[in-house]
Parts: sequence; structure tokens; C-alpha cells
Amino acid sequence: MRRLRIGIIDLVSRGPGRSMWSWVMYANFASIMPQVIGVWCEEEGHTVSYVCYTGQGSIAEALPGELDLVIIGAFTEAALMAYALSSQLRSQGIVTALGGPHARCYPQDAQKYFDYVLGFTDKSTILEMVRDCSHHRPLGAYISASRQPSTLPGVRERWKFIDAALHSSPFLKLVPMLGSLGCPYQCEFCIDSTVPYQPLDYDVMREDLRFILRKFKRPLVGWHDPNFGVQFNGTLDAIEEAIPPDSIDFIAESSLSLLTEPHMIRLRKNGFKALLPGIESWFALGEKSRTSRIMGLEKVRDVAAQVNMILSYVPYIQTNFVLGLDSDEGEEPFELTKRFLDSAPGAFPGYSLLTSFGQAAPLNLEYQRADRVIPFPFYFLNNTGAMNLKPKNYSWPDFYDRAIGLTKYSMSPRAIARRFGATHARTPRWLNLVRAISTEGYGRIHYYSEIQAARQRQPPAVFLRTGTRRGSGVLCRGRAQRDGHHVAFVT
Ligand code: B12
Ligand code: SF4
Repeated sequence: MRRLRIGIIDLVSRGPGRSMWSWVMYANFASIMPQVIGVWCEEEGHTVSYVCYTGQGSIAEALPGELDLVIIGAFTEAALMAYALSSQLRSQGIVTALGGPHARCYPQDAQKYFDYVLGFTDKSTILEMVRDCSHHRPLGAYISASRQPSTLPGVRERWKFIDAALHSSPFLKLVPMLGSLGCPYQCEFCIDSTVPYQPLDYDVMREDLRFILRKFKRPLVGWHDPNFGVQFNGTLDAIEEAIPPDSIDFIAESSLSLLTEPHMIRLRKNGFKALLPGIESWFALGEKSRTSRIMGLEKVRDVAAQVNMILSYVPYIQTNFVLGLDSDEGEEPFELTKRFLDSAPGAFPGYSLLTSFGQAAPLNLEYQRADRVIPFPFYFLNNTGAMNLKPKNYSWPDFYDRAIGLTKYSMSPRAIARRFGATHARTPRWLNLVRAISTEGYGRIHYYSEIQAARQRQPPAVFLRTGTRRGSGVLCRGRAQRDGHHVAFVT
């Protein structure tokens, strides 16, 4: 067997950036799979260099000069960066591979730029690729396991890569863990709506928790499960058997149907500090919030009462909504969200714009057939930068007016003050304030207002500069501006 020199790049950032947020947070968003793949490759005797790219420094400098294969993990917002990197590496004779959300959503497009594109990835998928390790051009080979892997290396085995990623994080050190894959619910817009739920090995979980407790005085763990705690008792039993109560701080995305009062009592006892349930809509997707029979104002009252109950057990809650769903129509969905904020003032609202990520969810194919998908550059597709679906029941100006109105309401001085007052722990209080006045709150209002204003002037011309020749981009911009276009210039 050939011993390969393998580079693994986790593209957390879609490009270079020096914002305070990226400096403090991005290393904490490192993905689990690039680390898992590092473990599998080393188990086979290959040499692995791992880079978690957070927008600081240079990827080329972080990798050794001589490599046979580079495996990149990327979200769609970082796809253009991944394509550019692949092109540069291939020009040096290096074989390249792409995995992660973008590869799962847009495999055919990615095949044009990589030698391998990976869908579901288990150890045998990686070994198949590594054993072949050859150029596949013009179209890369697509390899996918038939289902999600049944087991994954835990924190102890991934530690060297976790440590490398967290090294660049100045304050927070969030250890990524996974207790399950897939989801039993079928929210039609979600990538996991057709992926069966499966818990991962509780023995590995127990061993990992004990291991983490030896590494940090007060560890912080972020669960990457699509829906944490589906097998609630099994998961919490494992945590309780492994570590003393409230010895690790946990953050998890879960659904309201799981966050009942008896479950909250147990979560608080075991150190859960932040929860991110999805409410999504007042008129649909009730199954996962246990509210399938109620809608509208009744659902608002029910959910607000539950969110207030949750907040009495954990210091922090972010409630997620999707704006622009087909079930929404007129002013009501937006007004109901405002009533929710009035009734549950401590919740930080996270708004996503309905986005169709390639072929991820079955519903996306329906959108394509109905000719509703707008071919937006990947760079903007991150649930907030652009909505690439024509809304079913709103015109664009109408939709943006309402989204801006709702964001303004959510980040108004009154809402910020009420959130501050309703949040009792010190760090979450200030975190909410910073989030509201930075990119996520005020920044989003400014950004959406710019889009609205630009639309009213002229169709915008957008230039995306992925190369290094700034001059050519500037020249194009000048020409478009002379022709009267409003120009958004992205580097
Ligand atoms: C946990 C999670 C997060 C966490 C952790 C992110 C991370 N870096 O891993 C947090 C909260 C930080 C997060 C943030 C964001 N997220 Co997110 N997140 C998820 C979630 C809920 C689970 C993903 C997961 O880890 N599953 C467990 C893994 C093991 O399984 P998997 O993802 O199916 O991966 C399989 C294969 O794809 C493959 N694979 C995965 N990665 C890699 C890497 C390599 C190199 C290879 C070879 C293979 C491979 O192997 C796995 C096993 O088969 C999904 C939704 C969902 N239900 O899946 C959204 C999801 C992945 N997120 C999404 C988005 C848009 C974002 C944000 C851009 C949101 C925002 N506006 O900030 C940011 C981007 C952060 C970043 N750049 O890292 C989208 C991605 C769509 C896309 N095509 O880009 C998803 C699909 C949700 C959606 N809207 O539909 N997210
Ligand atoms: S509950 Fe969450 S992970 Fe499960 S299908 Fe719905 S959106 Fe996806």
C-alpha cells in the first residue's frame, strides 16, 4: 500500500476575514467529519496535516509543501473558495476531494472541480478513495455510502485535531460532539428529513465525556446532532453515568417536542446552558414542536409559555424561524412572531431565509420543477445572505419590507432592554446585546435595507472576485456603474 501525504482542510470561513466575531467564534464551528477522516487516514498508515481555516492566516502556509491528496470540507457559502483552492492544488499535480454540506447538496457541480466528491461518508468510502487516489478529469468521481456511518471516532481519537482547531480560539473552547445522526421528523425543507434517526454508541459518548473532563477545568461541549435528545433517556443516562452532574456546560439544537418540563429538569441538572429549538413557522411544521393540531395565535401562546418555562431552567435560548415558507401568507406570520417576542422576551430570535440548497431536500426538486429557484452565487447561500427561492405568497418588495420590519422590531431598543431584563445570567445577557447590535441584528437590518434600496434603483450587478487580480474587478465595476447599475462588489 502506498503511504500518502494527505492534507485535510475544514473551510469554516468562506474567505479571509478579520472581524471580531470570526476571531472569537469561528474555531468553535470546526466540523467533526474532517477530524474523523483524519483519524481514519492515520489508522491506515497515511500522514495527515489538518487545517481548520477560520479566515485568518494563509492555508498554503499552514499545509506542508508536498502532498498527494487534499480533502476539503465546505458549506455552500465556501464553495467558491473550495473550487479555487482545488484548482490551485490540481495545477500542482495534487489530487483533490470535496465532502460536507456543499458536496451533499450540489454533487454534480462540485464534480467539475474535484477529482472526488463524497456524499454520505463512512470509513470504507474514504478507504476506497485513498486506495484509488488518482486524477479524475474532466469530471470527478462521486462516491457515497448507502447510509450514514453506524459509528464514528470519538473525541479521544479526534483530540489532536480538535486541539489544533481550538488552538486559534482566544477565549471559548467549544468541543464538538455527536450523539446521533439523522432525525425522525420530516420538515420538508431540511437535508435530514429523509435520513433515518440513529443514535451513536453510548460507550463512546461516556468515554469521551470522561476524557473531556480531564482536559478542561470547566469544559464546554457543543452537540452537532441535527436534533439532540431524540432518545432522551438513553442519552441522559449515558451523560449521568459518565460524569458528575453539572460538570460540563452543554449547548444543543433540539426540538420543542423534546424540551418538556420533566426533560428540562434533567437537562439543567446535567449542565445544559444553551438550547436552540426550531419553531420555524406558526402555520406549519408543528410535528416537531408538539403543536401539529394548533396554529396561529394559539400556537404563539403555547410556544411562548413553553419557551418561558425552558428559560427558567437554562440561561440561554435561541428560537429559530424560517421566513418565507409556502405556508406563510400576508402580514400575519410576521405579526405573530412579534407577539411571540412580546410574550417570551428572553428568547433570542434566529431568522433564516428559506433557501433551497441544491438537491438536499426532496422539496428542492419540486421548487426547481416549479421554476422558483434563482441561480444565486454560492457565496451568498448561507440562510441569511440571500433567499434563492421566489416566495410563493409575497412579492420581493413585500417580503423584504416585512423581513426588515420584523428584524427591526426584534432588535429595537425596547426588545433589547426586555431581553436583557428577562435573561438572568451575566454572559448570556451581554451575548444577546452584542448579537443584537452587531452583524446579526443591526447589520442584517442594514444589509436587507441595502438590497431593498438597490432593487428600487436598478437591477444590481454583482461581481465576485475569487482571483487575485483586483484591477480587472475594479474595471468591470467602473463600467457597470457608468451604465447606471448599482454594484455590490464582493472579494
Ligand atoms: C450542527 C450544524 C451546525 C453547527 C456545526 C457546524 C459545523 N461546522 O459542522 C453550527 C451551529 C456551528 C452550524 C453553523 C452553520 N450552519 Co449548520 N448545520 C448543522 C446541522 C444541524 C447538522 C450537521 C451535522 O454536523 N451533521 C452530522 C454529520 C456527521 O452528518 P452530515 O452533516 O450529514 O455529514 C455527512 C456527509 O455530508 C459527510 N461529510 C460531512 N462533512 C464532511 C467533510 C469532509 C471533508 C468529507 C469528506 C465528508 C463530510 O460525512 C457525514 C457522514 O455521512 C445541519 C442540518 C442537518 N439537519 O444536517 C446544518 C447545516 C449543515 N448548516 C447549514 C448552514 C447554512 C450553516 C451556516 C452557514 C448558518 C449561518 N448562517 O451561519 C453556519 C456555517 C458554519 C460553518 N461555516 O462552519 C446548512 C448547510 C447547507 C449548505 N449546503 O451549505 C445545513 C444543512 C442546514 C440547512 N439550512 O439546511 N451548523
Ligand atoms: S427537526 Fe430539525 S433536523 Fe429534524 S427534520 Fe426538522 S429541521 Fe431537520
